[in-house]
Amino acid sequence: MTLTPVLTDTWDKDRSWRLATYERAGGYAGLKKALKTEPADLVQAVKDSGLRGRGGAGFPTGMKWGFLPPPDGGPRYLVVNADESEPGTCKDIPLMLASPQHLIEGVAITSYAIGCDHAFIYVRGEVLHVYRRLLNAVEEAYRAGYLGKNILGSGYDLDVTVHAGAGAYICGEETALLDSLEGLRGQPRLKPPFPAVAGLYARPTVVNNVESIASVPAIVAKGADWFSSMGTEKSQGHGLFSLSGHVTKPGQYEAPLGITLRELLDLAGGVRQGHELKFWTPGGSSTPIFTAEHLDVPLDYESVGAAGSMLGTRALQIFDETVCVVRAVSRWTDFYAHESCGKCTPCREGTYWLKQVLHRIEAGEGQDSDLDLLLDLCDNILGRAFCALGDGATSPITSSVQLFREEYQAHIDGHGCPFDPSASALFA
Ligand code: L3W
Repeated sequence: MTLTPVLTDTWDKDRSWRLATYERAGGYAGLKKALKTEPADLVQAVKDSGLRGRGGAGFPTGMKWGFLPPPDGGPRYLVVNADESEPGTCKDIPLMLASPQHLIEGVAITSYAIGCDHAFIYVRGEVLHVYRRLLNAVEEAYRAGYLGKNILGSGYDLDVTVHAGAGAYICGEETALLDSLEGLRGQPRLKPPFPAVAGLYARPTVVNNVESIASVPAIVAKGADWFSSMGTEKSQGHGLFSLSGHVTKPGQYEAPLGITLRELLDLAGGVRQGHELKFWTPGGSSTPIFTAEHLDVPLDYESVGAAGSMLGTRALQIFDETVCVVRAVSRWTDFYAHESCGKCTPCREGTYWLKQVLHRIEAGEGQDSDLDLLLDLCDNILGRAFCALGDGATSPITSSVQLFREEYQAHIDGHGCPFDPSASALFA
């Protein structure tokens, strides 16, 4: 399978982030076409394209837009979820840095399609450089007449606000993001109502991931059939696959959904020389881990699901045989325990206890009953937490105990970690 550079088409160009670079590559053809199209036809085109949410859940994008209630004269909003922070997930930040106009054109088309005149881009607080790049890019788009009043003489008005969060993983959960945007502490809301019905300021709101919105201009410019001709029957189009860890050429690989890790590794120079694949994540740290046995699983929503994991954000973290799986899982669990927002007991208390048990196993103080204790804790979090954060915390633990139980047991029996942490060069 070959790469399909669309979002990444200008990343290697000089000053790729400038509007002029984007326009030279054909940028804003989608918006020009969209403004001459009926909004309902744009929603239908995105439905027909088969585009599914690229933030992890894979929910059909056009269907989500279609859930908005009929206009009632009041405001409706588009909110772009740019709060990327899942361990391993690293596609939206490079996209916004290298080619922010893809996103801004997508925001303009989507806003026009759903009848919104004020859109927000909620960007992670820690990435100030991305926030500044977006501010500059939005300003460039205003100056060129792609945003603001009477866009390209169409009579359509749109304002875009770039908002920096304060840096919390939970604010990537769409309703916590909306609370944060409203100035409240970011904690998830009960769903339903979904944001499409009652979102920002209790008004109908579409919340979409950066990559989803950035994919819209090419769909409009080239047609739904062009997009849906790539990928698999139910996972259509292309997407960014982020390879990190023990891989010769880490980075972003834009390819049709359904490509396999084996094919991606061929493009990326393989696992680092002299080493072999031990385990990997198909979609970030919240998805059950895979091993070399899964090298040929097509990376589409259905096939990854059938193999026992989730496509998630296509964050492919590659770990070779030098990595202690207990150590990797323990680091991820530290993250979830730290980022749990504290709203619900299973996640707040559960992630804390998962961390304690993993730390004691790592420190050589584990007990024979600890593996069952870990699984029992996971069982009491999964499906009982208020949002996906708790469920996500359990995925690497249950899957790694299943696949590498003997490695956990070796820590308990040997009273410590049998690995040399300096050999992996990943965990200092
Ligand atoms: C209207 C209905 N809207 C569903 C909408 C809903 C949302 C979207 C998906 O989790 C996953 C999670 C992480 N009427 C609707 C409706 N919607 N039914 O569809 O909703 P949902 O609940 O399936 O998923 P979610 O809560 O959005 C996201 C996984 O992604 N993940 C996490 C990545 C984290 C980041 C980050 O860095 N911030 O990307 C990775 O795999 O575990 O399963 O919009 O409103 N009837």
